[in-house]
Amino acid sequence: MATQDNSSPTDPESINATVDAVLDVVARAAPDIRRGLPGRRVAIEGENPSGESQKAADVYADELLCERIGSLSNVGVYASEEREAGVDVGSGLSVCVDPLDGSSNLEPNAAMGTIVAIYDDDLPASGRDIVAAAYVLYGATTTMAVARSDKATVTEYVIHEDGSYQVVNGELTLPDDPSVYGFGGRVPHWVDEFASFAEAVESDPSMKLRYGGAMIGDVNQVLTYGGIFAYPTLQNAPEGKLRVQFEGYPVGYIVEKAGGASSDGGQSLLDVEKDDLHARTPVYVGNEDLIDDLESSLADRE
Ligand code: P6P
Repeated sequence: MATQDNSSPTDPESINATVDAVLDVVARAAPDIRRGLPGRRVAIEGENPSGESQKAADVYADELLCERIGSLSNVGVYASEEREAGVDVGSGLSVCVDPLDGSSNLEPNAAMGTIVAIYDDDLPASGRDIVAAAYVLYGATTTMAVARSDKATVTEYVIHEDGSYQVVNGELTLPDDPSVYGFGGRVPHWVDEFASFAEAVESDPSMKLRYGGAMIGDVNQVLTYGGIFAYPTLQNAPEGKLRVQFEGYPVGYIVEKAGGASSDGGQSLLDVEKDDLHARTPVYVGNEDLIDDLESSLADRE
């Protein structure tokens, strides 16, 4: 599966120092990305490798992060949802970025995010090679959630306009009692077993619909209130929509580290194996009981 030889120092100290550096760059870049959004709401010619139209803001965020992350030592490859192949920037860890997740929310001024996954292997990496994952949420405030191999819990930061940031929650944990759900894809395209699962969730009086069209905003709802987010397998797209390396692995890692569970419908997202950098997977993340129920429902398909 390796695409190029960027063997990295695998000693934990070197990995953790590089993770620190990458996360610091991402946090300090967030206000610059946010300030660059108003003038870049327009669609531009061309598509990203997943065949989706690009906004000027996607390209702006991608170029800014590639330049800043790529200049760090012990980073070997910068890869992005906006680029066909990884960029060789030296030797060391592989960094995968979704520069502006949910950029279609820019025009309606709704939530968007930046997703980062750091792997101690060549790309496309395995989910078990992930050493850190983070997402920045551009909401009413700018926050960042971080899960990393040298820490047992998820840390949430608030990021200020000057790029400084501080811990607001050192142990972001999924609440035990779920109360929100968000399911993507068009309902007529849901497979019957998922539709039945969704109906059961929707009929639960303790559950409320929270779906905003940007995964990071929806996953942050789940991490805040407990529940489930799904971009499911679809009749017309069995692999769903979300990308393994850039969305599935990092979000699965964060939610599992926060005490929840992740699934592609039958296994942890971290065990999904794909040999294409832009491969997709169905994504289900949230409270363990809900994910268990989801997997039982989909097991009826087999
Ligand atoms: P739909 C944004 O484009 C994204 O990749 C995810 O952030 C989000 O969950 C999903 O697609 C939304 O897809 O089909 O609801 O527009």
